[in-house]
Amino acid sequence: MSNPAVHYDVIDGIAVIAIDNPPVNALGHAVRHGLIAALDRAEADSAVKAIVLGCKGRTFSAGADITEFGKPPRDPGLHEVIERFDNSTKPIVAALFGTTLGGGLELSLGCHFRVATADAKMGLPEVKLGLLPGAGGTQRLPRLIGPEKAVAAIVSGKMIGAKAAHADGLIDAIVADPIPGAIDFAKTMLADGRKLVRVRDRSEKITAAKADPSSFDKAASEATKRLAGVEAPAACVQSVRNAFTLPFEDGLAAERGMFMKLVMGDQSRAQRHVFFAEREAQKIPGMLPEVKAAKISRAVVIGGGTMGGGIAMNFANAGIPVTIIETDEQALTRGLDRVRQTYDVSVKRGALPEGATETRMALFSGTTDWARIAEADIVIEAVFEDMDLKKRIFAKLDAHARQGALLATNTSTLDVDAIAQSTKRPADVLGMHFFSPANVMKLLEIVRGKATSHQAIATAIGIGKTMGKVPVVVGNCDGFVGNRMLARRTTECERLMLEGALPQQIDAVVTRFGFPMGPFAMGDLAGLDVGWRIRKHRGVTAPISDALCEQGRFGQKTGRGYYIYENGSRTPAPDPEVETLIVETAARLGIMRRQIDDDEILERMTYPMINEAARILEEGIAIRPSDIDVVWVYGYGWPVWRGGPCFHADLVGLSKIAERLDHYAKATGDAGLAPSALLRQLAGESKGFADFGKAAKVAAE
Ligand code: 3H9
Repeated sequence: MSNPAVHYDVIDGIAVIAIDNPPVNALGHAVRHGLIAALDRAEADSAVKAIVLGCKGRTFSAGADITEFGKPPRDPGLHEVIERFDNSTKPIVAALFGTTLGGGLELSLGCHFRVATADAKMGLPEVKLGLLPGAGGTQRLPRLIGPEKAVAAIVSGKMIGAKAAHADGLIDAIVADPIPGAIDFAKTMLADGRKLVRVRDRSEKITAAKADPSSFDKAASEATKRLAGVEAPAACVQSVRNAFTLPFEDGLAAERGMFMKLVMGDQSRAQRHVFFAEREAQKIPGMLPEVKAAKISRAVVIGGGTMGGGIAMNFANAGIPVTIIETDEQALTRGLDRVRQTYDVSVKRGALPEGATETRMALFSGTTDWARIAEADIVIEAVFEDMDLKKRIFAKLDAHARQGALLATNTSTLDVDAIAQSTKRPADVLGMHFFSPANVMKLLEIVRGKATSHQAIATAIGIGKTMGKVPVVVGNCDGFVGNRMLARRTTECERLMLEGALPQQIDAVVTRFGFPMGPFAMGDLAGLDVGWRIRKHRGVTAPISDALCEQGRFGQKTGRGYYIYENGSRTPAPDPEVETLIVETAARLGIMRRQIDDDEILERMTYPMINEAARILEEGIAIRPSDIDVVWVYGYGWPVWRGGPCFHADLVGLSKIAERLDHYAKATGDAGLAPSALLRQLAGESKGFADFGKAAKVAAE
């Protein structure tokens, strides 16, 4: 038998089966085939008394091979492999390490014992791919850790550390070295005459839930709150419930049925698309494999305001010492105090352990001395949006920074090339556009200028990943990718109000679509004065929004904006005064307001942005359509189960979108709404953004 994906060995009467399928030992067809063959061999060898299942490389299996989903199934299926392991008469010990996820954990649950290294983590994250664990996880995990804990773990998809897993009964022992530890465990077990235990036969933890499901119901409703519109979590709950209401085989069959339905559905397709899109976004065409991210041992952030402080926290959170440079001591103290308070709140909420404020703050220093820039491997400028100021700062960075240090600006609007030109090293300059709050939001737009080197981009991607961000490389233009598309939506918001809709109606349509917040509630939260200032600077007007700002209605912080917030409430309440203002403004401008239906609102909240996405691709500002999807999912709350604007557009069909855009361009007289050349071309050829992405990939290779 030769199967390079699964190795077989016998050590002291213990068969060692080891999966070898880098990088994450996904359970693809060759692995499944190899596992059955290896098991056959171990069972047929009378000298083998027990079996150890392990993995080569950096981790135990991270689950089913996601690239196989949506393709015709190939036997043996994972459930069949697991059933074979479960039914083995020779005890099998799984040796876990790294991240044991999804089908990988399910395979280990089909073994009779599990040992893990102390730093191992395990979980069933299928829900993040719009799925439920489909290889017995929803039936076996509750039998080991109880249905209440199982439903929380499966609906959240969160990983469990080895220590907690041991305490909960998910693993049987913690070992120093996975395979040798598992062999020792097997030997001891044989010596003690211990019988193998099948997880399917364990009933202690499910009998209580069967008698009284109230604590399960509570755990399930806690786990699923705020998950409206998403299919997978409800299926997870149903399936875990089956674990204590149905016989094992029936529960397994029901789980399989739900898995098949979800895996064929649009939501899971969308979530799988985002999973791969996020990883694809880090691949830069033309970048040579030898270009590696430079090591960042020390960072400097210029500006200790809300944004600068948040950015600096990302470094400290990753264990990297960071210095904030401010113009005066007072601003410095204010900035550092704000950071400290943010950590304190996280500790109070239990998001960070006790004492975390002090350990993180120990990584911070503050100074007004610009010479300290010389210490840094990376400098991020985060002062307010003023080109002259930024140019002056970059000239100073050029004077003080060591050669090769990465110089980044956090601008969200200004020309990165112009900023880079104020240095003698534009190859080392790029934009790192963080989203507010910078210590929380996952998206990081990396803006490459004309002269930015591959080395600088690789380092920015590397440090972004170290910070736990999702980096996307974009080109230099007004608003880059995210804000440039958002501007289209903002224009439609103003128009829709004038034409007949109200903020609450528009917000309701957008949240029903799946965004966590509508554009008006979002505007009130961020502060309406920000956009007002930008409009004034650019000489553009938005009659209703401008009028609100003129009345000092800046949003939540002033208790009034598009909505009213009474007595410090953070819940937006419709305000009759705003409605009056809208109606009067429309009348003054001679606009006849009309009833606007929700379908039209949704089209206008999404199609103009999709059109802008096509322009962004035409201009090469985004490398591929899926990068735009990543920007919107991680930076703007586009529902992940709708895959991002380009993925969604393909589902709707580009010809329909082009036709509606033509209609709106005519109806509003805004030629900017007419389909872009690329959108028209793809629609005319009955193609989608995915086809454009594939062609771009082939061209890059
Ligand atoms: C499942 O198991 C279903 C079952 O319940 C039922 C079945 C019947 N398959 O993330 P990285 C690739 S569903 C295929 O950059 P890291 C990934 O695309 C599965 N490929 O590394 C990337 O490729 P490339 C449940 C996979 O160290 C490369 O591996 N499991 C898979 O930052 C490296 O990945 C999950 O949802 C896969 N399962 O993180 C776990 N996983 O280099 C998904 C990874 O070409 N995986 N790849 O871009 C993860 O969460 C992370 O990859 C992991 C490693 C934490 C494991």
